Amino acid sequence: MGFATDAIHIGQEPDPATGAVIVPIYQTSTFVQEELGKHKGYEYARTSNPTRAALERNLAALERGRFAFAFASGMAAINAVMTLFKAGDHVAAGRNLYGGTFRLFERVLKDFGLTFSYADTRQLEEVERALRPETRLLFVETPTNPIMEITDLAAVAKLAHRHGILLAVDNTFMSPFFQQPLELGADIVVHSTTKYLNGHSDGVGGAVILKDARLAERLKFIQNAAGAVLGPFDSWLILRGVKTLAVRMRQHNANGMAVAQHLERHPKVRKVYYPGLSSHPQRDLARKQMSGFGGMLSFETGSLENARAVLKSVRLCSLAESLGGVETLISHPATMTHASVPAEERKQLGITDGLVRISVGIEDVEDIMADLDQALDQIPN
Ligand code: P1T
Repeated sequence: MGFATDAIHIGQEPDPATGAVIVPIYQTSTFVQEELGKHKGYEYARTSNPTRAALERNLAALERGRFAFAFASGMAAINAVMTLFKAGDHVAAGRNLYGGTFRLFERVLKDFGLTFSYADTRQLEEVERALRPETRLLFVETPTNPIMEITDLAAVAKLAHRHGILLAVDNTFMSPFFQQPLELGADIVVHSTTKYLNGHSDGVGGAVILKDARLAERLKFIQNAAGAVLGPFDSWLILRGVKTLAVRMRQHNANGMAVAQHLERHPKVRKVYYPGLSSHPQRDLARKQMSGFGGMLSFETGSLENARAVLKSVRLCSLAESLGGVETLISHPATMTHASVPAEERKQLGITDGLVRISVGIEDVEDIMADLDQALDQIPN
């Protein structure tokens, strides 16, 4: 079946107990046992819950994996992946990660003996140089948050496997509608489901999807043992969101492209970062491994004062962290999402004080552009 059909149906068969067309919210912590060891497949809701299980089946199918595990947030999902490894292991990561991922690596996991180094994963030689005998994982985001750099997933998967290393990809920005890293050779996909998968900015969650049964068994053990599981109501919200993922992503993509082109023509905008623009240095690679460019873009206003003027003046666009919802959100990476990245590294990445990020929503695109125009007018000439 096609993607949209799978999104609506897989894991979402009518409820066997009642015939309910929509998977019910099984808001229960435990399940009765008829006698010792005899039950209907569920014992305790940290271990498994039918609403969460439905979501996990659905996400496994959409990412073309075999197993999925839902967590309480994107960060909980990434943390669970990291606990597949042990003290002394090394992780090579992309240099431009979501600030919270960098913070988890540098300020939590380092204290437990994992080591990290960062590479410009656009350059295969740089990735290879970052590898050490004790490297176990290569962790990348593509496109990156917020500079929209693209990593060639098929190429880094090959490289990782040649060295006996796993490849994990944070696919939050594209969603499985536009990019399927497991099909390109990745071993692990992580998501902040808070974003496009939920799509309505009304729940925080995360997921890990994989193909390998042994890895999945270990991750399932970790999910239950560490316990950062997604609750039934949040699982239900994502199931509901995923049903419209295909139509939403098409519109995010159309609006994203229109806003990116509009901003690129605007005299107050110095540079636009969007993989669908012909000015993006990796547009061909983006076209090859993604089936759309999505709704995320960033643009350079030239200074903190200019960025501040824009962010203070928007009316339709909301100044807020997060992304991937139906409404347009606008943010300032240097002081918001990427504040935990040291200033020197931010500068190297291009996360300047004048950089503004937009999660382009699916409102009428003329309204989004008009709002940005009136806000950009506040930048002095
Ligand atoms: O917020 P949470 O659900 O824990 O997900 C963390 C996360 C992981 N990976 C990527 C690529 C992300 O963008 C995020 C969260 N990002 C934001 C809150 C943001 O505004 O960029």
